[in-house]
Amino acid sequence: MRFLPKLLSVALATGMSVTTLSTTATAAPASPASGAAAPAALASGTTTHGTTARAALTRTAASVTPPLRVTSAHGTFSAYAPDVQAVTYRPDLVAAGARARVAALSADRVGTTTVLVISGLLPQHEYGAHAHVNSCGATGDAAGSHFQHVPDPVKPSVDPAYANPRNEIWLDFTTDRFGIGHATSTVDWTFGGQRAKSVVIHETHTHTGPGHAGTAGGRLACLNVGF
Ligand SMILES: [Cu+2]
Repeated sequence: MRFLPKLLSVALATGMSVTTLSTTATAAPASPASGAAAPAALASGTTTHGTTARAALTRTAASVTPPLRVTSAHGTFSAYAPDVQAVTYRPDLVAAGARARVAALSADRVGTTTVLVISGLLPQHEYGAHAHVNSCGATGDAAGSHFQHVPDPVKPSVDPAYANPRNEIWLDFTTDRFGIGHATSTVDWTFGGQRAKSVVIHETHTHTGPGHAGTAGGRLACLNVGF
């Protein structure tokens, strides 16, 4: 089971959208929780009350507690139109009507955890996914390159020293027999002045070798995410 901080599942359970939590919230990573709970909470619109989450978040507050930033986005994939949140470029692989949710929790000096939950895809199929620098556009290329914490001076970046899941946000997944997929990324940095703006779904899992690190085939679909 993949690592998922308890703080994130608690925050997601409140159903909060773009929110910056109070400065009393702890930044200490909680003990790893079962990854099974969060996707269920994401999908079901749980009724957990916000004050419960806030109490949990402040329970272990230490003397230095940087604020938590929680971001979430969701969309139903469709053909491109100027104000569409989720675009499919390959309806044969990401059907119109498929849905995706992304949530990210970050705290200075702790890092950023991002969760992707997606449904309506091909069953038992491998997809790649990453955070990209630009918003979604009329073509897959519009989303630009992968967001990199430490930018590779060489473009396009295919050097594993830069194109790796510690310097980028990778959200590869394999769907289950119902066409549902989920992925979690945890990195030890937070966004500064520049932020990622989308998550792009790709044709294959992400390659890691020199010369093609970070590549994952064609761009199938894109969800705008206000990281
Ligand atoms: Cu990508």
